[in-house]
Amino acid sequence: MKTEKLWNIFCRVIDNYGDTGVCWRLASGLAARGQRVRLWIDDVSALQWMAPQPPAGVEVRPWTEPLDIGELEIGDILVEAFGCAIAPEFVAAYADSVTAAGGKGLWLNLEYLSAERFVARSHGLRSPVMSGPGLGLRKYFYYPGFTTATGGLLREPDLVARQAGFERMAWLQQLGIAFQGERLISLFCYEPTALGQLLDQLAAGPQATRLLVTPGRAAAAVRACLAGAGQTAHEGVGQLQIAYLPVLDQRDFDHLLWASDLNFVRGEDSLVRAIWANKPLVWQIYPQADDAHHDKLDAFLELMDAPLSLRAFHDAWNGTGQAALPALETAPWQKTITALRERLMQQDDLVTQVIRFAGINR
Ligand code: TRH
Repeated sequence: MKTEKLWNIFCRVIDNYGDTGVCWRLASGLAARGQRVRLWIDDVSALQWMAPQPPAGVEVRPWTEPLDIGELEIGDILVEAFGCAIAPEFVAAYADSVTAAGGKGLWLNLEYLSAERFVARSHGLRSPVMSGPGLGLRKYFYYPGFTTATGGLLREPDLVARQAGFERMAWLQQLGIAFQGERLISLFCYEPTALGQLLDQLAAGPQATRLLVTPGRAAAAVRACLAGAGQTAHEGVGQLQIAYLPVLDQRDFDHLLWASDLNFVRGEDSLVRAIWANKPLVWQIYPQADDAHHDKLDAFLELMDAPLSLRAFHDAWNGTGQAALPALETAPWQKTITALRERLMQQDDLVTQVIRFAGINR
C-alpha cells in the first residue's frame, strides 16, 4: 500500500479561531508524518497569524464558491471538518475518482471534541451518503476524544521535548514582560459573567498577579469590566497588573500556557493545549444555544475527576451555577491536571490514529 496519500481537508470558519486552529494542527501533523495535505478554507485571516510559516507538505487553498478545481489531482482522502458540507463540485469530482480507482476512497467527518460517553459509541461509525453528487459513497464519523475508544487528541511527537527546552524568563522578556516573580495567569475567554469577580479577587491579593490577556474578545471583556467598575486605567488595580498581549502564533500560544501558573482557556483546541501545558486550567466552554454545553462541561469535569473547588469554579465561570466565583485554589487543581495529562499521554495522538484509520501502513 502507498504510504503517502493526498488528503483534502475542508474547513469553514464559523466564528472564533477553533475551526482554523484544529484544521491547521491536523494538516500540519499529517504533513509532518509524510502525508500530502490540501487545506481548503473559506477564511484565511486567522491562519495568517496563527501559522505564518506553513510547513512543506501543506498547501492552503481558498474555498471559493464555486470551488476552483481546474485540473487538480483529486486525491485519496476527504476530511469534512465539523459538518462543513464539502463543496458539491469537489464531491462530484471525488466520486468520479473513487469510481475510477475501483471504489477506493475515504471520507471522514471530523467531529467536535467531547468527553461525553456517546463519543466512544459513535467514533468510526459509517453512514451512506443518501443524496447529492456523493450518492453511494460512505462517510465515517471521526470523533476526537479522551479515551482509547475514540479518535484521540492532537499532540505533536516533539511536544515533550519542546516543553523541556522552554525558557520561561527569556520568552517573557522577548514579549516585553518585566517578570518579577509575580503569579502569571493567562486569560483566553469569551465574556464570562464572573470576569468582574475574578478581577476583584486578583486585585484584592494578597498575592501579586499579572494577568496576560489575549487580544480580541478577552481583552475587550476585561476593558469593559474595568470601565464598568469606573476604572480609568486599564493596566491594573491593587495587586493586579494587566498585560494586553498581541496575537501569538500557535507555537507561541503554547509558550504562553507553559509560562503561566494558571490558564483560563476556551473552546476546544486551547483546552487540549492547556492540558499538555500541565498547569492548572479553567475552561470556558463554547456556549451552545440549547445549553448542550452543560453536559459537555460536566463530562469533562468527570473525566478529569475534578475536585469540588474546581467544579464550583467552573460552574461560576461558565454561568452554569448561581453561586459567586469561589477563591482560586490551584494546588489541588495542579494534581488533577497532572494526573489527566499522564493518562492521556499513554494514548496515541489523533494524527497517529487517523493515519491508522485510513489504513496507511507506516
Ligand atoms: O477560538 P475558540 O473559541 O474556537 C471555538 C471552539 O473551537 C469551539 O469548539 C468551536 O465550536 C467554535 O470555535 C466555532 O477556541 P479554541 O478552540 O481554543 O481555538 C483557539 C485557537 O486559537 C487555538 O488553536 C489557539 C489559537 N490561538 C493562537 O494561536 N494564538 C493566540 O494568540 C490565541 C489567543 C489563540
